Amino acid sequence: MTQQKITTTPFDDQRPGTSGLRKRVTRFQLPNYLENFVQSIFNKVPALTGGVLVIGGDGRYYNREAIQIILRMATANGVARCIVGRGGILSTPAVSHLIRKYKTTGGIILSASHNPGGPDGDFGIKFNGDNGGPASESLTEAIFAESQTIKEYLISDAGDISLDEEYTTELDGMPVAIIDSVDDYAEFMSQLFDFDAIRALIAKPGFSMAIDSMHAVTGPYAKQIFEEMLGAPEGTVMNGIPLEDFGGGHPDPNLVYAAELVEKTRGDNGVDFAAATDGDGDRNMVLGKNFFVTPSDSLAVMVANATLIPAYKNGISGVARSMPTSQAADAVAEKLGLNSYETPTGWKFFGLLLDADKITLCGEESFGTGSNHVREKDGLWAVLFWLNLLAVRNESVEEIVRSHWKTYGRNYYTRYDYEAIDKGIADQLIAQLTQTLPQLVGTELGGNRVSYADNFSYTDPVDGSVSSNQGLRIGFENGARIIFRLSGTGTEGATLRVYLEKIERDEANQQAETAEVMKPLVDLALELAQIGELTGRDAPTVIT
Ligand code: G16
Repeated sequence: MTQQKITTTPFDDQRPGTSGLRKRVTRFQLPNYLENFVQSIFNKVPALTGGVLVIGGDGRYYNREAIQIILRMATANGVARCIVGRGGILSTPAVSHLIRKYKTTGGIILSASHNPGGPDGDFGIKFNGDNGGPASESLTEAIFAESQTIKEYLISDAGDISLDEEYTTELDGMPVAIIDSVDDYAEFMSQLFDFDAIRALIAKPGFSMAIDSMHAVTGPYAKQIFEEMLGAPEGTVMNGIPLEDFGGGHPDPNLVYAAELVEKTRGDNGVDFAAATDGDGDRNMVLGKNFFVTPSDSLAVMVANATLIPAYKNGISGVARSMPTSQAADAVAEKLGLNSYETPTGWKFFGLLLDADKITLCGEESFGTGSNHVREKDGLWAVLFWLNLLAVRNESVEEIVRSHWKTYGRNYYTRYDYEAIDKGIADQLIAQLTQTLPQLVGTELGGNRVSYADNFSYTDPVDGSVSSNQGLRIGFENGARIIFRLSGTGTEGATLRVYLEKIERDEANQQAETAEVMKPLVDLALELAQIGELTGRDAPTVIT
């Protein structure tokens, strides 16, 4: 077996988005497409030569083929050793944990997260560095620049190796360890949370719960943790077998795509606790009986209650949220005297803050919460956090959230997504709106005075790097906000996201339905951005 030097030419669309490079499977299957991007990673991360690399993915279609290609390229590029999850399966937070636990040089994660899979679905790839977190923006830009001038890549002509047994083998002289995908992660979780208390909660007569793995990566993790280690009845984990096409579903844990789970929480016989996770296991949705916890509220509740959880019992340093995430966590940080930061969308922006211990917890409106235990958001960690909280406080999900609102105010929140709109039109909409922003400041809109209207720019407090053009913000004196930005994870046309927030501090007014409360703000947003006129859409694709 020998190392081959293959001549190639660049593809112009390999700039990573919010979270790595995501494209249709058919694009990744083009000759040299995956190889060019992987070689660009090796060229820009020289420490991988002689280093150790973790490789795993969410099990979607093309995962196995991609892993074999990456292994052949790793050995040809002089990687000293690879660690791969059995069957090619590793959740995104599990990769982050393995990088940190085994002090590897980094990891390659194969996932398009919550995007649909299958031969006509999406695929994705991203590189995480030795802190376990997604590559910084400067590194992803360097990898992209490399992909634009690439002329050759290195690959071994060795054959495929089996990924389905736990063993150590060699590929052209490079040791490859195929490890259990779940054990390290499950053991780690048992160190962070009070498993005895959670076990007692689950065993309580009358307590019921459901966990939806959406036929994605967390199935084996959830079964081992909830059913085997914590004693939940068999069947608690729904859709627990990872499938290459996620059973034809959209592995996105929200009220629309996890409707089967939501149904289980409804009515007098609804379960007391329910949660879903996404394609690669980093997102989560938490529900109580007849009750939905918004991701922004989930983060705020975690910050307020962190010291009740063993891992955070000595206190936390601070919290960060992405700009479009509601300000609910800020209110808690202020009251408790904690650091609080507003970052651009994308988990990569939390990394330096976590490394510098400026924050302990972080989260996003896009169904992501996490902490300094890894450098990715972590779906099952969030589920365990909530179960631990229920066990300690001995209250229902709804009681915990309502008492939180009473203390800190309720941040009503909704997001409108317009998917697959024409890219030119989306750019025009953002450009027009950007021009009108300066004139809005100080004016009254819908009965509220605009206190700021800008294009969000972030200066990282740790390394001073600046990230601009991160979304348009309109903030009102009463704390309400309207935010517009284009998604960086879609694979077709452009996705316009409109995020809306309104704060209600008076407990007497905290019972109203979100849609009703948000209607005036929604109407204002539609009018300001001329969404109907420009896109021709009379309704969003999804409301979360
Ligand atoms: C990724 C990022 C998140 C981001 C989300 C949505 O999540 O890791 O930080 O909030 O995309 O990004 P956008 O609004 O640009 O589509 P995931 O779960 O898709 O990896």
